[in-house]
Amino acid sequence: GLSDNEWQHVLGIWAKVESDIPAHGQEVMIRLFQVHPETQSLFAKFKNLKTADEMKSSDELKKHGITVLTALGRILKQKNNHEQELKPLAESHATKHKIPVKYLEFICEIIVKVIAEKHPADFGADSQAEMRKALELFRNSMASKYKEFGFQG
Ligand code: BLA
Repeated sequence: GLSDNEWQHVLGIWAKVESDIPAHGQEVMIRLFQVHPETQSLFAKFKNLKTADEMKSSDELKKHGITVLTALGRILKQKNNHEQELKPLAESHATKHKIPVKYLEFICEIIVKVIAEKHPADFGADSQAEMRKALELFRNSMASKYKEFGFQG
C-alpha cells in the first residue's frame, strides 16, 4: 500500500480533479478512444462517435466520464481499504463489461497524463509516481477480484 503521506498527496491532487470532474472525465474518455481505438468498440453507446468534435459534444460521453472519475475518487478515498467499494465494480467489469486489465492500464496512464496537462504546476514527477502507485493498487485489486469472479482479465 501507500504511506499516509503518499495518500495525502494523492488525495490532494484528486481534489484538483474534483474542481472540474466533467472536463477531466471528458478529456480522459476522448484521449482513451483516440490513443486506444480498440477500447471504444466495447461501448455500444459510443461506437457511432467518430471525430473528437463528435465526442466532445456527446452528453452521454460526458456523463460516462463523470461516472468513471466519481467511482475512482470514491475508491481512492478509501486508501488501502477499498475492498467494499471496489467489489461491485470488479463484478460488473468481470462478468458484464468484460474489461481486460490491460485496458485498465490504458485508462490509468491516460488519467495521469490528463492531470499532468491540466495541473502542471502541482503534479510533477514525484506526484505522478505517487498517483501511479495508487492506481496500480486499484488495478491489482481489480485483477485479483476478476479472478474470484472467474474472469482472467
Ligand atoms: C460502466 N464503469 C462503468 C460504471 C462505473 C465504471 C462506475 C457504471 C456502473 C457499472 O457498470 O459497474 C467505473 N470505469 C470505471 C472506473 C474506470 C472506468 C473506475 O474506466 C477507470 C478507472 N471500464 C473500465 C475500462 C473500460 C470500461 C478501462 O474500467 C473500457 C476501456 C468500460 N465501463 C465500461 C463499460 C461500461 C462501464 C463498457 C458500461 C457503459 C454503459 O453502457 O453504460
